[in-house]
Amino acid sequence: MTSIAVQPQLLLERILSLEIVRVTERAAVSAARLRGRGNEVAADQAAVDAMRRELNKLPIRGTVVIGEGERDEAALLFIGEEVGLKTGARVDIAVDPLDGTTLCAKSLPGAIATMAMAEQGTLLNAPDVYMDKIAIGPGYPQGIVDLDASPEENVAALARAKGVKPADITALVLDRPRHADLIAGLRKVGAAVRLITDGDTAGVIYATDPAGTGIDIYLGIGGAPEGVLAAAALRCVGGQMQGRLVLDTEEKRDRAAKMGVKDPRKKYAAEDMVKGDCLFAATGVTDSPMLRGVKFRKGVIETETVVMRSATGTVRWIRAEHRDLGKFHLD
Ligand code: VTB
Repeated sequence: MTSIAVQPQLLLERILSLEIVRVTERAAVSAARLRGRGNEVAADQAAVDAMRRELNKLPIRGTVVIGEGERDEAALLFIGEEVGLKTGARVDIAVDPLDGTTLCAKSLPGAIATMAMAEQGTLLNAPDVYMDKIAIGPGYPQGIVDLDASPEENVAALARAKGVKPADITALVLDRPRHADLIAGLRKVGAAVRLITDGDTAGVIYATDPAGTGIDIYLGIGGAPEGVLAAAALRCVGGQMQGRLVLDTEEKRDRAAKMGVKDPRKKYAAEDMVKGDCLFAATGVTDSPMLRGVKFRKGVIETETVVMRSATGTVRWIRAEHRDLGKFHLD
């Protein structure tokens, strides 16, 4: 018998790291067909359908813990939905089949299809609410930035740790009116602020590679689902992240409580949102600094995907040329 120098339980994880690439590739291609059509709902639906179809081919007993919405509001990939062939490893799944629906509908840079997978019970079951987030890359002392510190304090601490002036720090923030004070604070201390219109999963990932992206820190309020997905990526490449659910109404606090959130003010570290090993994948829908968007050529579809594995910290960039186009179910 041939021996495989990989423990059986890790073998599955190794295989799944390619399988999840197929999942995000399919979602990205389906969404990309609807780039620039001004129809966010249709683009999102196409990505959801494709992702679900592909997820259901995997040899897993998967439970969607981050999905398209709660059971009563999303027909497919709702939180709690079971996916996969119902054999094999029990896993938690977090999906955002199209992060940046508006970007896709307007054919603007930065739309991605993304998912994460982890052992059952290890991903935060976050309700579909906002999350206040802060993230920096690896190599800094633990705790130098904090959600409860002011933007000025965070930038000053980060600059000190990096050995630069606050003016040399660039922060990434979602361009929203709710961030007016945050942006003012960042500019007051001298930091440069790069504003994005959507896509804060990628935004957090950018902050993990300042040398490559020019982004030192991500701050602000975005979606909680995107926060958990970003935490999965950060667990793979290193860095620090904190997130706190924005539960500003009784209804949201109730909803969160039903999903197991005991302390509504809890500050989650990346390790609290993703408690064990995980896999993370993202495929570009439109071009972005991180990933090329889908290209439709005659008889060939090209995709670019990044897939990460926390157990080893391996990050793979997979540029694929697809020639069997039937698998995409495009017409
Ligand atoms: C962010 C962003 C998403 O939602 O999470 C944002 O990353 C937060 O919600 O791409 P608002 O748009 O209400 O600010 C998206 O823009 C869309 O899901």
